Amino acid sequence: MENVMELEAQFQAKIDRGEFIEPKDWMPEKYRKTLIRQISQHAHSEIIGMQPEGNWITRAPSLRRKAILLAKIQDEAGHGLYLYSACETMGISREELNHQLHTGAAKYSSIFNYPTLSWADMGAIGWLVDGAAIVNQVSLQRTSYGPYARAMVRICKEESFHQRQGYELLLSLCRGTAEQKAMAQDAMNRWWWPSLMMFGPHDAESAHSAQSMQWKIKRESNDELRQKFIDKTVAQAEFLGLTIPDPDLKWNAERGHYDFGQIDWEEFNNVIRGNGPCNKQRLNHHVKVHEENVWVREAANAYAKKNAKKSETLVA
Ligand code: FAQ
Repeated sequence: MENVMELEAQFQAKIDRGEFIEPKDWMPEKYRKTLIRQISQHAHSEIIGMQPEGNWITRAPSLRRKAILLAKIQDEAGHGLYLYSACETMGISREELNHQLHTGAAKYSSIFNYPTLSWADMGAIGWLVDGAAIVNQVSLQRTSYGPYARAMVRICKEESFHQRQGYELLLSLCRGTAEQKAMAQDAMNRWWWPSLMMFGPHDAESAHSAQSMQWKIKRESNDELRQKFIDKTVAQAEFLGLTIPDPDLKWNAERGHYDFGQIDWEEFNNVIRGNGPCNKQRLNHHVKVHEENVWVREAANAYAKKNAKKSETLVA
């Protein structure tokens, strides 16, 4: 018992010195579980997040837009794979992670349970959803678990491209016809509040924050990151000529931040409990594709086994 307390004290001291925890280091079981929960939720979000955009590949208005959208969605798949790999270093299999997603034991970001109704939604997702993801992920580059922090460095670079492509798409629509501008405003109206919900509940309501901050899994709180996102996004909306759908949004010189209106937490809780507009559709699609593509996993495994045998013979 004493030994565990000593190990825990050494573990916390290492974190307090700002050193990374690596896969083979001793760690409390709760730290491991918290990271599996957060990294897997993050990985599932990247993969489920391909669906709302994938919906628009065939309807992109030009070859240029189609190529950009395809590249972006492929990047999201790559992010999911880095994150699943980081998660597997904690001793959990990919199979178990998928099982947790399919049975509802693991969540994914609330934002991907909203429908993509128009082409402008591709711009709003890039600008607002990737924009919110970056604010959160820049902070996670300094998270205490080494493999997660290193995955974030590359992911942030790619998300930055995603955010710019979304902004450029919306800028084209805002400089186009009145109808195109209205389409951009409609997308802004639908995606603004769900983007703010991506940062999670208020700090006072956040079940995991206190422990995750102590372990430096989280370096900034849900509310701090949400405020950062709002503060940097308002001027970008003004440049586009779009109105943020919040009558209470205004600069507070005393705080040096924007004040903003109430988030609809009932809607948020409803979505994370599985009752958002697209939860069932997103999960059913993932289960269906996972089952249909069992032959791909079998073929990849057979190929890997064959190659391993070949290199064994070569070594012998
Ligand atoms: N959606 O105590 P907290 C992307 C849950 S970016 C669903 O505050 P925590 C890129 C939370 O899990 C999106 N559930 O939790 C992309 C917990 O439930 P649990 C993904 C949420 O972990 C762009 C409960 O509420 N990014 O995919 C949400 O300390 C475009 C209590 O909450 C990440 O995952 C939510 N929004 O803080 C891809 C970033 N918020 O698990 C494609 C990494 C909270 O006990 C296209 N994650 N919950 O059942 C994090 O930074 C944290 O996990 C937070 C939540 C900040 C999301």
